[in-house]
Amino acid sequence: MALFNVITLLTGADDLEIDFSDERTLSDMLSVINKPSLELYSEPISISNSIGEELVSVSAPEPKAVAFSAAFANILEYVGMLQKAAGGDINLSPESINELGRSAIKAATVSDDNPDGIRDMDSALEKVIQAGVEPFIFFSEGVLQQLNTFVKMTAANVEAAIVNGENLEQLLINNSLSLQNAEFSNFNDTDNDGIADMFDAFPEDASLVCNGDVDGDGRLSISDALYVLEMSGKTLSERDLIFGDVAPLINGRPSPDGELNAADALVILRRVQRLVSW
Ligand SMILES: [Ca+2]
Ligand SMILES: [Ca+2]
Ligand SMILES: [Ca+2]
Repeated sequence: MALFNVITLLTGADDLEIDFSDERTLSDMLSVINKPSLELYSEPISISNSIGEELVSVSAPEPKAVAFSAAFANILEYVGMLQKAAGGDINLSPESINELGRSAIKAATVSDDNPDGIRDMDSALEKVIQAGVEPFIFFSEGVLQQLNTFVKMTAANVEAAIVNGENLEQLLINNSLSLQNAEFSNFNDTDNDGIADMFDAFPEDASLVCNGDVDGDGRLSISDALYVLEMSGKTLSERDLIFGDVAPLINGRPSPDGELNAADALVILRRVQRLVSW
């Protein structure tokens, strides 16, 4: 397990060594990264290891850390919106939140392969956004750029507000509202089948979606392909076909044949691996 040179994230100092293979340390870090930015700003923070040693104790984290946390909150909120637009729940599962938290910690801390950590706020945030939208492989580049711009602006505004002693609470509330109202946060669903056009291979036909997300969690993953394999030869639900019948591909697009079999599983796998897209 890697040893990271930390902890620019909270203190600005990078000469502390923290072992992320220590479960207590990791869980303390995850709870910090998930703290609402305002609490992070106003409450003391402590990070320990499994044998009870306190590694970091901060009463007021540096402004960059709070700014990063506010930007991370934006990313979590947006990934929830994406998941909902793709047919899943707006609330992320604890596993998804932890996974993103880990990516955020990794992006924000200094290590051999990440020499700048949070000192390079923009690229740290880009890494977290990349990790967040990864399961939504049909995510459009244009929207990704707008999200990047929005989240970087959040970080810059929050950092400036702290440095200038402005009202952080109001800023954070307004920020969340403008994310929800931003043009790139509107997901059209032309055929009104609950799956936004961006995630719908047949955006004008409510009887077909063909995005491969058979388990309906709004994310495309290997478990969708495994589900299709398990179902082959069994009694299918209408939903299985609407979402899972992606093969054969004709001219690179799903051309559903009314059957769910290994060919569909393979196409889903290839899409997960980004070998095909439509
Ligand atoms: Ca739709
Ligand atoms: Ca899925
Ligand atoms: Ca098929």
